[in-house]
Amino acid sequence: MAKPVPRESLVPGVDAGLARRLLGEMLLIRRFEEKAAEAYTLGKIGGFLHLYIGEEAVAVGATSVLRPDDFAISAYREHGHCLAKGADPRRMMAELYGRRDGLSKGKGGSMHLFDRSVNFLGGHAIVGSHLPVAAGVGFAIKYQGGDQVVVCYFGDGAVPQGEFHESMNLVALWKLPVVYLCENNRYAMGTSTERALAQTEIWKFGQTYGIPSERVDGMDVLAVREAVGRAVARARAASTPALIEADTYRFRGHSMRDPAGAVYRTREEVEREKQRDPIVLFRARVLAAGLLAEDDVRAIEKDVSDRIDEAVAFADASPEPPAEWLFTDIYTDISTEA
Ligand SMILES: Cc1ncc(C[n+]2csc(CCOP(=O)(O)OP(=O)(O)O)c2C)c(N)n1
Ligand SMILES: [Mg+2]
Repeated sequence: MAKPVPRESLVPGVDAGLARRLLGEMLLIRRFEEKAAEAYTLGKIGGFLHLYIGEEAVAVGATSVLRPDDFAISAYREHGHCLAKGADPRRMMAELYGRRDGLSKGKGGSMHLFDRSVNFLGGHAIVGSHLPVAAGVGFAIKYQGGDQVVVCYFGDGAVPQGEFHESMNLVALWKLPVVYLCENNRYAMGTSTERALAQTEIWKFGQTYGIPSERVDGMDVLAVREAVGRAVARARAASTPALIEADTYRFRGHSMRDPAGAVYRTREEVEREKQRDPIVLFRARVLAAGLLAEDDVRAIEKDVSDRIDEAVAFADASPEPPAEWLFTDIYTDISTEA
């Protein structure tokens, strides 16, 4: 008979408090987005909405090794990164609704969340555009003699862009404390990585630039935590950059205009990937390890659901931004021009 697996080996180095936090944050992101999708269908959210459902372990695992004064920056599928960094779900939902209490005063919407109070630097809609910005933040940290780290999330779709390679070159050359974290969900809109990339093992690009690089199971929150933990420790101690490729999958389509992503993916593929649901897997692990009981999980679910209800009520109650705000927070104050 096979020897039983020791319970603690299911969740090495994790105590009940951390298990609660990781599970709670992943659930918060999942429920936030389920509600956002509902609100979009009801016409309460306009414009674009890209859901992160299925990819939660990446943001939560990575953020769990950051300090509050570390920075995170992301593309347009950023609700999860922003929530994990500690932004207020009420102000985030209000931003999605385009209301004045939103994080960006209702002027940015889903793709332009930004919260300086938790060092979350966006929300960038142009694919690849924030990679050099992350290098710049890394440069500023080093120039000012700080020991913070920047985590830059981006998709596989940014990899064939020049900005990716320019950024890799600069952070390597100047030794900047930037952890580039590629969320490889295998598609850029409807284009698979096989159709877009000559080298589909994205982590290998880091080797070209002499950057420590690795690939990690992006559906395993603890594996992400470990890999990013190693990279963050090196970046903090020696200003060493890193490239991590997280193997993940979006359960929904590219955006609400492509709700299921059914044109370019088979149903079998999507169903198979859903078996790797990071929340289901982590919940099963912590229960099997005896770290949390069913009652604890129910309490976490209830707390998350209350916070999401509050976020929706807050967004519903927040007024529309006044029309004059069209002329503020822009480079030139055109209201004063002759
Ligand atoms: C420079 C630029 N080109 C094209 C687009 C249109 N576009 C929006 S999202 C997207 C796909 C990006 O895919 P990926 O980076 O893999 O991120 P994912 O959506 O999978 O999270 C494209 C091509 C854009 N926003 N910016
Ligand atoms: Mg992608």
